[in-house]
Amino acid sequence: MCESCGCGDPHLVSVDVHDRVLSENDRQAAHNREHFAAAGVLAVNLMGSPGAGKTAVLEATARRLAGRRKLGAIAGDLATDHDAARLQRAGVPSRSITTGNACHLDAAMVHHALHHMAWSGLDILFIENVGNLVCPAVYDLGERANVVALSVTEGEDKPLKYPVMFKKADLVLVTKVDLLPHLPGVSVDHIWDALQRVMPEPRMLPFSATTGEGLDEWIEWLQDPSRTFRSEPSV
Ligand SMILES: Nc1nc2c(ncn2[C@@H]2O[C@H](COP(=O)(O)OP(=O)(O)OP(=O)(O)O)[C@@H](O)[C@H]2O)c(=O)[nH]1
Ligand SMILES: [Zn+2]
Ligand SMILES: [Zn+2]
Ligand SMILES: [Zn+2]
Repeated sequence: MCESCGCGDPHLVSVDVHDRVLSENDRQAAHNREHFAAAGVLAVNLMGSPGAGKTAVLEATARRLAGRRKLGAIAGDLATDHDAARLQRAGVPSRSITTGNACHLDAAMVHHALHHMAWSGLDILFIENVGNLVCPAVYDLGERANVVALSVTEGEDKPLKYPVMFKKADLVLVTKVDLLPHLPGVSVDHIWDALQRVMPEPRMLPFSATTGEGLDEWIEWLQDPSRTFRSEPSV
């Protein structure tokens, strides 16, 4: 349970306090955004459930872009620095934010991390959020783009159950598609239908860190996160 957001429970954190926290966060996020814009760094907020494959996406991205783009990462985690260590091993200079009992990153935590890492020469700064489909959606970090990793094992209805996060997403990576042959009940078509119902501009990319499916399109998208795919993602 999170002390600052109370995870949306007005009995734990009053609406007034929650609104004040969010407006302070927005101010800090605007400040972070100015930093990123001034340095020409593309900041990407990568969100998704625990275990959706967020770090695996970044490891695959690092392998593909090694020597071509300067990548860095901030990885938020409740209790460990495992993800930052994994990314560091994949060649991505990374800083861990251990949030304790906070189930999301906020803009002040990101700003603090920026003071402890060399980030201004990067092309892309990935911010891997705490694994959670709820609170990270309401905390602006100053990012340019929001990406949600949704794995095929989570259930096709997740966009409908957690619409706030998917509404905010610029792109949804449907991860672990290499597992589909073992999941006869799961259809990427159904995930796409659900996304179309909640995302203002639905964009989905089937992805597998294991086989590399979707990696080329993802790398292309990172060159210009405002672009739409040339055609509807093949599902
Ligand atoms: N089959 C398959 N497994 C994957 C893929 N991507 C990740 N996994 C597995 O899924 C598990 C979780 O992957 P992570 O990358 O740690 O997921 P995460 O979203 O970063 O997890 P947290 O940061 O703990 O929320 C690991 O056991 C990975 O090996 C994939 O493309 N295919
Ligand atoms: Zn500053
Ligand atoms: Zn991770
Ligand atoms: Zn929270």
